[in-house]
Amino acid sequence: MTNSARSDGAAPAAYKILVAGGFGVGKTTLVGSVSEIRPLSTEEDLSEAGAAVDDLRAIEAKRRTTVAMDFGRITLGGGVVLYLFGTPGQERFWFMWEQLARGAVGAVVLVDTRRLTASFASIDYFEQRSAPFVIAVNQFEDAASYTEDEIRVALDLDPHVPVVLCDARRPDSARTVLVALIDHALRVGESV
Ligand SMILES: Nc1nc2c(ncn2[C@@H]2O[C@H](COP(=O)(O)OP(=O)(O)O)[C@@H](O)[C@H]2O)c(=O)[nH]1
Ligand SMILES: [Mg+2]
Repeated sequence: MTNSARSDGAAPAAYKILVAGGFGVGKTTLVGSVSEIRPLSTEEDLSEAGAAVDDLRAIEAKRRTTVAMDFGRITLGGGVVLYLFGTPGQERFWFMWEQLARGAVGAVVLVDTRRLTASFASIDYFEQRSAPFVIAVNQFEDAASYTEDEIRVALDLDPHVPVVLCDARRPDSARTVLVALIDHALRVGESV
């Protein structure tokens, strides 16, 4: 509950945001596309051990995986600064989540409609903590397109949770997602 936002008007506000979602949904891509600093990312080649448990079916092209976290920064209008922390997508790294989540105003949960279940655990995590989050549907070219309502039903979302379609590779698109989260988080008035 140590929200880093400042509302004294004298200094720009800074918000910590988590970028979550299953393995291969586009977290590292989103942080990299919007970040104005070279994103820090700790990646390593998929190990033999990891390959056995990671779901590689729809993501054969993905050869590297983030084992620690992605970190980036973006300045919005009015001097609002967002610090982005990508969560490790695999269950075996979840012990890091509590540390990462501390002080965050909310989360972007990325989903890939070809593998919705990959993001279920992330959604559960923020729902259980009553933490603000938005769903960002990362639109991969070969995925079928679904309406917002279909996605809501499939993910069993509460009606107030925003759903935004995006292309994580495009900075303007990723930025729109972040603005949607900040708007939502400020409306809800809760923090992780
Ligand atoms: N076509 C397409 N590919 C994407 C998009 N976002 C990410 N990718 C690719 O999907 C793979 C997984 O993305 P990555 O950001 O590493 O996923 P992470 O495991 O959630 O960090 C990478 O090969 C990306 O280049 C997208 O919006 N469209
Ligand atoms: Mg990653």
